[in-house]
Amino acid sequence: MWRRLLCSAPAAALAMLWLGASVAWAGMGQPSPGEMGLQTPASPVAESIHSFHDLVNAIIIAVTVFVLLLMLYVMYRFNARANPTPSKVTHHTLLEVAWTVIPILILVAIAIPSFRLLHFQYSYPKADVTLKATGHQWYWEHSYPELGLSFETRMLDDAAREELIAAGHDAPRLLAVDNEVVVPVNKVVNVLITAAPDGVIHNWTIPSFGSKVDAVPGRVTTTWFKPLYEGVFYGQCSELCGKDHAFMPIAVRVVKEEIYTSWADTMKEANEVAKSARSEKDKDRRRELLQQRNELLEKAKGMVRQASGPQTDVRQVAAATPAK
Ligand SMILES: [Cu+2]
Repeated sequence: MWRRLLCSAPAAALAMLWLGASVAWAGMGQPSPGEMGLQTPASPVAESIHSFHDLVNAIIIAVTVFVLLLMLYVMYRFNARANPTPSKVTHHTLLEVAWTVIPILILVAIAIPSFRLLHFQYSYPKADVTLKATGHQWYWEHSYPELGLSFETRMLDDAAREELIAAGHDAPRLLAVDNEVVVPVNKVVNVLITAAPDGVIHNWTIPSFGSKVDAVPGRVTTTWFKPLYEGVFYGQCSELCGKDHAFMPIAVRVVKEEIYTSWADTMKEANEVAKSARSEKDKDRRRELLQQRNELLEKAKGMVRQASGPQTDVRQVAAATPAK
């Protein structure tokens, strides 16, 4: 923590000087206008990524400033007018050792936290929830293997977004989806990621969770996150996958555990109804069952949206206290 403060303070001060105070800092869960820097972290891995980013940034600034000052000094002190008879020295052992050893030390100082972060990202603590994400051209399919749940996630068009916004919900353009992933707050979520066997490579990304993993056909890759805040966290496919690459967002809604449980129960109920609708011979009865399933799905969505409340500004969530 102290290191983060120490490193980010000068960097932030410099950035403010250069760009003026009008620039907004990044929001949590989605980008904000005039954003600078990474999206606010909402998971332990994302927080570590930010600390590491700040450390490397501070080193870069220090090296750049040092080289700049050195060049200015040389230009001033050793130009033809100030120094008419140049020195004939071609070797300086101590100097050569120093400019070899110091960069090595800098690289080691970067390598140690870098490997520590890499190890943390691949540590996979015991999962409380397992989620499977499958990339298709061009939408995501999300399933909860433990719950026997599966649904498709597609981007909302403008009309559907408008409807949600009118109802007091947040629905950012190119990010809002019809079926959000729902997870409990402060629980470890393991994500198994793959792509349709006849498809192409996609990438499952949620910047605020520090999760960004390729979805490769025929392979399972993994990431994990532990959301520290409630709210909605958006991401997009981050591997060029074809014409609708820009239109396959991901939305993860983080809610309290009891709300997650009732959401899962309602979704399971909807699944059961859908199953019986499939085996139903009578047309009218089948229509009735499908209607019932749709109502249950809407109920599940309403339940989690209600729990999160209207979320017009994600920075309000960022200001909220982290969950225990
Ligand atoms: Cu994609």
